[in-house]
Amino acid sequence: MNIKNYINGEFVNPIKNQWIDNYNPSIGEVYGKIPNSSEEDVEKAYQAAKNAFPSWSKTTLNERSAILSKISFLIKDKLEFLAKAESKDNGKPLTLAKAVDIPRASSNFQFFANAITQFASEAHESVGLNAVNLTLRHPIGVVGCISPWNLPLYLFTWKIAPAIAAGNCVVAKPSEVTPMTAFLLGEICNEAGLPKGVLNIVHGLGSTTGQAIVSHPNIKAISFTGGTSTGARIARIAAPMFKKLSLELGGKNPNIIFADCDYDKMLETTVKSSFANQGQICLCGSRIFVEESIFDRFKVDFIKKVSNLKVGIPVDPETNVGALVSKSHLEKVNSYIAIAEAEGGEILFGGHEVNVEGGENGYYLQPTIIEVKSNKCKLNQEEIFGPVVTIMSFKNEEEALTLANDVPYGLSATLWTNDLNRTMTMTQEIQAGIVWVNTWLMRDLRTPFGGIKSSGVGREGGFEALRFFSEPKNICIEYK
Ligand code: TXE
Repeated sequence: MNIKNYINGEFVNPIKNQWIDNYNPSIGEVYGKIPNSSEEDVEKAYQAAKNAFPSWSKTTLNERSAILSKISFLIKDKLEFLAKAESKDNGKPLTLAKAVDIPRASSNFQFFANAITQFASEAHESVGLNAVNLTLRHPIGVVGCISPWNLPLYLFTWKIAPAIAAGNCVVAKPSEVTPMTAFLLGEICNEAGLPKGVLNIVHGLGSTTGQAIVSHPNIKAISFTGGTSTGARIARIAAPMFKKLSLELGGKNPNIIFADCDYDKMLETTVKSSFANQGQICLCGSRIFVEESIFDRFKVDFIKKVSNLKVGIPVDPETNVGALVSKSHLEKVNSYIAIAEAEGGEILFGGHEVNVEGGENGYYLQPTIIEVKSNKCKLNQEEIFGPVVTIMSFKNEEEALTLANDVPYGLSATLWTNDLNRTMTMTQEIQAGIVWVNTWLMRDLRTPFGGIKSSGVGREGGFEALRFFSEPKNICIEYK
């Protein structure tokens, strides 16, 4: 099936007629083509967005909210269909796409449908000076949204919903590796009555289509989620044009386990935080640090639990670990397993590709646990972004903190303890944008989402996202 660009409410071929293969990673086969859009396609999308802006930016909040709610409803209504498409395109278990990806895409629209009706401007009265200041928040104009392949519709809509809720028009590009659900979203937007040109979706490679969006002089803000080196490249292009940038990049998140934790809950959750979505979530706890006194017990129990995970084809309801997203990504993850041995790491479980029945040419890898001796090793310093975790023991809080913070990244962290004082001191010292205590991936969409250090700049979620997608203007009025 050939995917098309969605520009001005219509589905169109790329102007230069250049196409890229789209793979089904669970069987390792091409099942369609997607446009490799050029600068001309991006320009066409920009023009459609620009023309739609004057009218869209003046729609009442109630009208905008109603359209976003309708999109949310339609996504929920087509859950089964969208989940199948997502799972086929990405390799993730169908059960996961049904339980997480598609419901969250729907929630993203519903959340911002509600949030925009509660988003208030500020007023500051300059007491004694007979003046009042109003801060108005106007939409920026045409904005760019670029998203990755790991949670395709989930992260695509996480950017688009606040952008259009705030009154902007959008030129968006999903990952070329997982374009399908973004393509299907176009039809849903038409059905929901989103005016033509408010959302335009151009497909293609990062180095061509993505680059054209980032370099476009009149696309004034870019919201990007993806790899850290891509983020740095985008920042280099966007900075001299003074674009607003939100960059959600990689993570190398610590999962810190103290002996006083609720052990069973920790174990159950740690299996998920290590291997959910084949470990391809920027929030996965890929570095596990365990207090010395329970280290041996943890190793035995963790290996046992992980060995029960079923690696299988995504449509099988029993599958826990599906296919990795692409052959090149599988090769990247494999290369780290090879490095582990060279660095003196000990593979406690996994480490091999799996030949899965019904998916013989698919990209399957065992969930892999590697014991490392030092946090300085490559496995602990670089983002692998696959079903590979490392484990190490620590002696005390101080050592745990040092290990947790000694990485270039600072996205999220998980802490397992029942000690209140330790919770309070450690959560304040851990260098991360998000710290979970005795849980993982619990998300309240009102909270700020994002990282520090090489994990990016800016925050998404809640009013932070609406602030990003709007430009504040101060109006100072003096009166007699
Ligand atoms: O991401 P890219 P890739 C990490 C993970 C992974 C690595 C590389 O470690 O192994 O990044 O993955 C678009 N201008 N994460 O190569 O390239 C691209 O088309 C504009 C973490 O797939 O960063 C896609 O739409 N756009 C991450 C998006 O950027 C460009 C999730 C992300 O792709 C571009 C994914 C350019 N020059 C990978 N180059 C997370 N934080 O969740 C690429 N793109």
